[in-house]
Amino acid sequence: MPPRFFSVLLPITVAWLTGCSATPHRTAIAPADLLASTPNIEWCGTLSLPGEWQDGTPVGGLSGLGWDEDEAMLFLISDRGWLHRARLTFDGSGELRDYEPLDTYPLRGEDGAILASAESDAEALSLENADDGIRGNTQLVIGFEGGAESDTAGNVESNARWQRFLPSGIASEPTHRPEGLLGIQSNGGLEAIASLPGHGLVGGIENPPDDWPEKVTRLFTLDDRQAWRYPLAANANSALTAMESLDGDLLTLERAYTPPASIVIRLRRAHLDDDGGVEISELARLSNSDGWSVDNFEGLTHIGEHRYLMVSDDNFSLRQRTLLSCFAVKDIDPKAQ
Ligand SMILES: [Ca+2]
Repeated sequence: MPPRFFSVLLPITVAWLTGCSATPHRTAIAPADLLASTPNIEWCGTLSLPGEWQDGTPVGGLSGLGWDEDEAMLFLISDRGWLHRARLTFDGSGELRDYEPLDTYPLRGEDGAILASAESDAEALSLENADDGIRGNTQLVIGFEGGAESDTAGNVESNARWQRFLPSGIASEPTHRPEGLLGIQSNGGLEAIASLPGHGLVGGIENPPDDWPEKVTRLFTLDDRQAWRYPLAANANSALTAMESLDGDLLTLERAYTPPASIVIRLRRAHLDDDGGVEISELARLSNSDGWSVDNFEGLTHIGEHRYLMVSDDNFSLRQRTLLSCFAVKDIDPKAQ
């Protein structure tokens, strides 16, 4: 090819490789010295996922993660009702190196119909039977935020609920609307679900329910047997966006996002007391004003030992990124301080 053509094509090729690539690329959420400054958290790699794959499948609005140990597969849900499945590659030292998309399904009801957009706001994911040594028996427990809607008489009803699905995205049972969802705010509902030994499935409400104190939100077993008062961080806008199990306690993810500039992400350990109280110890505070390149993290899953992945919801905005970050919790004391 003549040099003249090279000079025209090279910038285009470089732009495609760096900016518009439909493949994940490795990045970091902070410079090395900042990554090394979190005594309770050890970082093990971050990938930035593209806005869409080469076949046009969109990747965005991700709000929940689930790692299936038996299938060596990652499930991701979006707040538009899509279920993505992917393989991950880690290197010999446990660093997250690559993400391979497998397929994408729309979530469907028991009748096989794709969920209507008003019903497809999937925000929380937890897997069942994903680490029992048996393949083919995974169930997905999905929480839907479901904005509050008024009927013709002016009564406010919420579409918040949870439901089990097959790995193909088809519902395997009817929906559940537990009392733990009473009083939730519009766009502030069931945002987190985790399976906790001794308690079963525990749900978390993103923002304080009606008539609750300003900085306290509700955790509850999805079968309504027990509930707790979870103290949110004092940050303005701090909201509970994801939970996972951590040695008998909960690992919680809180996000304080004030668009367009301020994001503070907190990783916290929550010990649930029998009397309905919650003891919190903070594991890490990641603020973009301190140099962290964090985004709108909303999903969390346990990938073995004390290792986890978290994912950010880019809100389908060109200003935001879908980040998949690996970390390990080093504070493994049996009780929160
Ligand atoms: Ca299994």
